[in-house]
Amino acid sequence: MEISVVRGDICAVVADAVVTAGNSSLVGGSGVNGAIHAAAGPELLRASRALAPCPAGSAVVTPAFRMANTSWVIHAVGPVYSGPQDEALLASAYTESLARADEVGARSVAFPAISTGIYGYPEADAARVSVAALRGARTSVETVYLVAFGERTAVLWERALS
Ligand code: AR6
Repeated sequence: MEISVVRGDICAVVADAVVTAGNSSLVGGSGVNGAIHAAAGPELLRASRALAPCPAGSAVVTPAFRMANTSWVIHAVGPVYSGPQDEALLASAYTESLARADEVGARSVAFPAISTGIYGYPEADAARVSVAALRGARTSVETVYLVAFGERTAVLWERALS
């Protein structure tokens, strides 16, 4: 699997699937989830809500509806950070997303930095955990884009990859 860091808005990335950092009720929200729901249109909320609840560490997949650059939205739920013991749940959010990508035949997947916004996961730890989880996964996904919304996220991911 090839993993690269991309800077900017995940809605602009061309990939078979994009991952959103959701909540267990799978209702829209702010942050990257708000941006993806705005781009995909109201059908996304109806489709995702029907698959709730989705506990932390798991992921579900829906069509991407009105998004032009992707076919699928994978709704991953990371942990609300409470301490280093949340590492397994964060890793699982990444590997479960790859499992959903495999189910729909997506070969390229764009990820945001799950849990590092509103959910408060320390960014450097999250970068390390996400890269280790992706590298350790058994998957048919060939290309992963780590989409960094800020420069600090990009630098931390590049460091974790090197
Ligand atoms: N493209 C890529 N990354 C983005 C974008 C974007 N358009 N917008 C924000 N980010 P967050 P969480 C980055 O808070 O911590 C929502 O309300 C952001 O800078 O979106 O998992 C959900 O509904 C940060 O690095 O997700 C949940 O309730 C990263 O995406 C809750 O927030 C994740 O920040 C999930 O919180």
